[in-house]
Amino acid sequence: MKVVLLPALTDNYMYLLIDADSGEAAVVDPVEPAKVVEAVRKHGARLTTVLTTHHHWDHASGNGKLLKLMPGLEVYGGDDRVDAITQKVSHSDTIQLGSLTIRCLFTPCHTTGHICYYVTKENGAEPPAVFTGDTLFVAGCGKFFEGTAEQMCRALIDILGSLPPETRVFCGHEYTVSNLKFARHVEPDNDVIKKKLAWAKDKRSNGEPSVPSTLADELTFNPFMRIREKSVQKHVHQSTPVETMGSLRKEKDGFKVPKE
Ligand code: GBP
Ligand code: ZN
Repeated sequence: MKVVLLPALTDNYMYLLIDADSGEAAVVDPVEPAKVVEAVRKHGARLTTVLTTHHHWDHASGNGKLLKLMPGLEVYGGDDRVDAITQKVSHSDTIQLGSLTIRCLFTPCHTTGHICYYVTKENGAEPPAVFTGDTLFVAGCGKFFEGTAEQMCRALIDILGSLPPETRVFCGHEYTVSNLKFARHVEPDNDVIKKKLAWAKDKRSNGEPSVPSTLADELTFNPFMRIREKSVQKHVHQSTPVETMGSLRKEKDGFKVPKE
């Protein structure tokens, strides 16, 4: 499988997912359709599928325009509010894209209809990928606009956390540097966070993306995936994962990111 990162708006990512065997392709959150059409042409792919993570305008508002440019596309999503949706999906539904299997993971919290898309190659011949929208970011997670700490625990720990550790994480926004500054505030003694922050600053200053990471890596520096760690629980004065998740989210919502 080939994943082409397409930066959009100020800090969003769209992704073109291409099955190398068949040339069939899907696009994740095509908010800037013209850029998608150009990338499809450049890579000689055959676009058949739109995967929408959630209904927010900075992810879904390009669906209708793209459908006009490329009629016949199937538009998947988990929420009736998704622009131009043609197929509503539920947890564990699968979509076939040539030799790739896409499994829908229902992860409500940021919005009530949020879906992550987990992609595997037949026979496990390549490491899997997961498109996490605004549920999981590199070193962070989405705001709880329409959900609870319990739901984000289910999403990050029970659902995404049980995928293979080598799974590559492709998220909806480039927030890595600011997320890692919050992570460092939570765990000042965690050297992995400091190293990842230096790496991410360097990448960004060269105009390069900090995406993808892997689930194994997230478990080492993402405070929202580390809510079972004593160090993280201690920082927010909590003793359970759910309470720790709720307190961390509240603290980050009011966190002033240092300039440096
Ligand atoms: C930053 O730039 O680093 N902290 C952000 C500020 C996702 S976009 C912007 C922000 O709040 N981003 C949202 C988020 O979940 N951030 C996680 C975090 O700050 O830790 N959005 O554009 C947001 O979902 C939106 C669109 C929101 C429509 C509501 C509606 Br309705
Ligand atoms: Zn959003």
